[in-house]
Amino acid sequence: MADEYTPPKVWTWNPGNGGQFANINRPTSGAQHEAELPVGQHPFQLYSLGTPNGQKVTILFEELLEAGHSGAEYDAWLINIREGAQFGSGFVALNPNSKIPALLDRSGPEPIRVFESGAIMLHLAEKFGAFIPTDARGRAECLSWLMWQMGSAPFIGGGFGHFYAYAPFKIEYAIDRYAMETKRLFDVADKRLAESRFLAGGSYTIADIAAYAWLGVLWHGLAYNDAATFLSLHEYAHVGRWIGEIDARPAVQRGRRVNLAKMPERHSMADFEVAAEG
Ligand SMILES: N[C@@H](CCC(=O)N[C@@H](CS)C(=O)NCC(=O)O)C(=O)O
Repeated sequence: MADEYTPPKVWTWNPGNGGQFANINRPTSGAQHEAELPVGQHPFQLYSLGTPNGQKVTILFEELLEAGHSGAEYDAWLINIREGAQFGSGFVALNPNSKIPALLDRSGPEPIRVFESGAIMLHLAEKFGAFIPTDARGRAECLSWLMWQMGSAPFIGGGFGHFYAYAPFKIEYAIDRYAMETKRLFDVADKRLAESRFLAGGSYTIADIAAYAWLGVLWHGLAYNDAATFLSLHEYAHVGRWIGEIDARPAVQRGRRVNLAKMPERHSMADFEVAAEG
């Protein structure tokens, strides 16, 4: 058990207390250095990294291209968050929250910035009229599952992943709390996928892409020291069926490989993961 800690009346920042991310974690926002972002030829400029949040967007771009939306060509620029590239002035101008992914849509008369993976996915799905249902019920279901994923990812990444794999010492209470929540989220998806082929119904949507990026990487044992075993993820058979179907999509296979800091055969989130909130 960790030593007892009594919080002081007013919290103050101890820069040494950021664990393995001490060099980049700060209690403040904003640019920390001047750095312009590169700009390529294509209508979309994506500044990102191959973490689950980054893969959501590259999988969607690859799906759009695969579906024949040639206007979805993009330049993928790697933002190395371990080196603090998310605090460069150019990146912060696109995303004041300093987290990948960030998008600059240059397809129209004026460039449009978009940050937060869910907002980027919605922006692209609406722009191309793809991977989002058009009927009111289907669209509501799709947005509900997309927001469910966006709201729950921090409990998996910043909660379970952080305390199970990255915290400088193991705290049983924290690991129990977030393992329970992560398993509960898998169970939510499992029950939904028992009754429905995809999250929003019969068709594959941005909600599936978003949820797959996180549930898939855990399911395959690619995250957090093979947490698949620790969390007994094989129990969620309907999630496994759905992951298998999405794994087989060529665009998904391509999208998962974009912007990896390294390209090992079996990459691990530890290759590039930082204090991801989700
Ligand atoms: N809610 C955000 C979360 C993005 C996020 O947490 N990105 C992580 C990598 S997966 C990051 O850039 N972390 C850098 C940092 O915390 O400094 C989204 O979905 O876009």
